[in-house]
Amino acid sequence: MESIINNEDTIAAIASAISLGKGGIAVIRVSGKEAINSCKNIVETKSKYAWDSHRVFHGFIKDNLENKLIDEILISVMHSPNTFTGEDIVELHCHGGLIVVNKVMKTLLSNNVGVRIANPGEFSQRAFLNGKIDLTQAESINQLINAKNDRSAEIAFNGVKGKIKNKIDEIKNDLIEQLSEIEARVDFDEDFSEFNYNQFSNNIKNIKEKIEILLENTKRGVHFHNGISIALIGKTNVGKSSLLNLLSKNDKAIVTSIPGTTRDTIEVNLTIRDVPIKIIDTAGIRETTEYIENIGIKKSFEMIKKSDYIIYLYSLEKGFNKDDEEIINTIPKEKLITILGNKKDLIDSKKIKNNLPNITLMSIKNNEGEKELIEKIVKKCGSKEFENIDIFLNERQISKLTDCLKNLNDTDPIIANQLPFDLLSIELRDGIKNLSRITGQELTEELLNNIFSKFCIGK
Ligand SMILES: Nc1nc2c(ncn2[C@@H]2O[C@H](COP(=O)(O)OP(=O)(O)O)[C@@H](O)[C@H]2O)c(=O)[nH]1
Ligand SMILES: [Mg+2]
Repeated sequence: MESIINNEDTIAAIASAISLGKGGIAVIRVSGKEAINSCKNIVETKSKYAWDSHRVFHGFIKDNLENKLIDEILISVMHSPNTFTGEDIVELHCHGGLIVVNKVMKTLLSNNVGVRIANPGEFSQRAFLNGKIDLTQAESINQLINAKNDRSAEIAFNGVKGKIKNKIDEIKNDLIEQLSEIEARVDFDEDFSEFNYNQFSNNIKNIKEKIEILLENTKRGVHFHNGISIALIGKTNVGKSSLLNLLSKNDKAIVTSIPGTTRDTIEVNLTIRDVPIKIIDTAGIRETTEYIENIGIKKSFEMIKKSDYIIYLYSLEKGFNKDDEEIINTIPKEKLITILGNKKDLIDSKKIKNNLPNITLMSIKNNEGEKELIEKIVKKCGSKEFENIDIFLNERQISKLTDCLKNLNDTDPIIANQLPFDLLSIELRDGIKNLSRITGQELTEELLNNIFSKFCIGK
């Protein structure tokens, strides 16, 4: 594909995730014509493998201005074209931590003319422009990096491997086959037997079905990205924040015996038995004149409306009373996973009046009853819903696929009224064009910049 964006420059960026003072190793990635030369300038090495392609060798980074070594590193060199970007790539594996990495980066940039810091997504953009990956694979890389749960990462990786591209290409080939039939008739109609509108209509219907299934799966797949939301609702001090911490195996929320501790909503993304779930801890509901707490309580009621499901907690020690009943009445029945009676450890088990429907008894503090609760969550959220979903389209891809579906719907009246083939040809051509926009064979510079600017730097 002819490049529509200038990629003459050699670019560099920190490609590893940086965590202040924590990462043992950081990777600086350099890509472009001058990648190897520019690194040769600042690397001292005695390795016999130095600068061979697809080998790792040992060396030091040298600051030429101050004439001193600043880090000990491993270097990997990859010669074009068998690299991620398709260009020459050098990766400098230096020590982690902001100070060292930035120093190496600065040395690289200041010692060499022509190496500049990469823009967000620029490596992926080059990989795309050099035909290493298509647009859907590039977008899936970004999705993979930003995945919030295991399942979402798995599905994003399918996109990286080319599953979206293959599916779109398959639909496109179906359409091209139909178009060829039509185009041949536009030019040499006399040579063909009578056109079978019925057969053609059926073929288009089958293609439409493929698209509709893909769009339907994607709608369900949105949950993968965001997780099915479950709000923890109840009065103050019943154990909502403790439950969030128990489920996420993390002390994310502050737990104290002081009522009104949680004032804002706190969200945690997790995967429970393959189901991506977002647990939302809320402010306990009670009468209060405290200004900030009241804002939190208002948010709790909004969460009842906004979240997919709800677990309602109360304290067995305090008992289930009228206030609980009033709050529960605001929850749509189909949203309620369970009423959770907590603090079982504080009362005599014989005294538990188990007359509420759909109740789960727990001692969150002693980690009792978690298994039963998880069964109920999984049963309600249903892993079944997520079977057979192996790819996830983003908004841009959905919009183009919907445009293609519109083109195909527009063939209905043409077929019904047996109008001239040219009109069918126009719709099919547009449909194919819309599919090509998904994979990136049809694109503008603006679209390209827009897509890759959403990436992080170094990718
Ligand atoms: N005895 C007992 N105490 C609990 C249990 N769960 C939570 N607590 C305590 O109840 C208090 C309030 O808990 P918290 O999770 O902050 O409740 P929230 O206000 O609903 O978020 C804290 O002191 C917890 O340690 C439990 O199962 N048994
Ligand atoms: Mg709380």
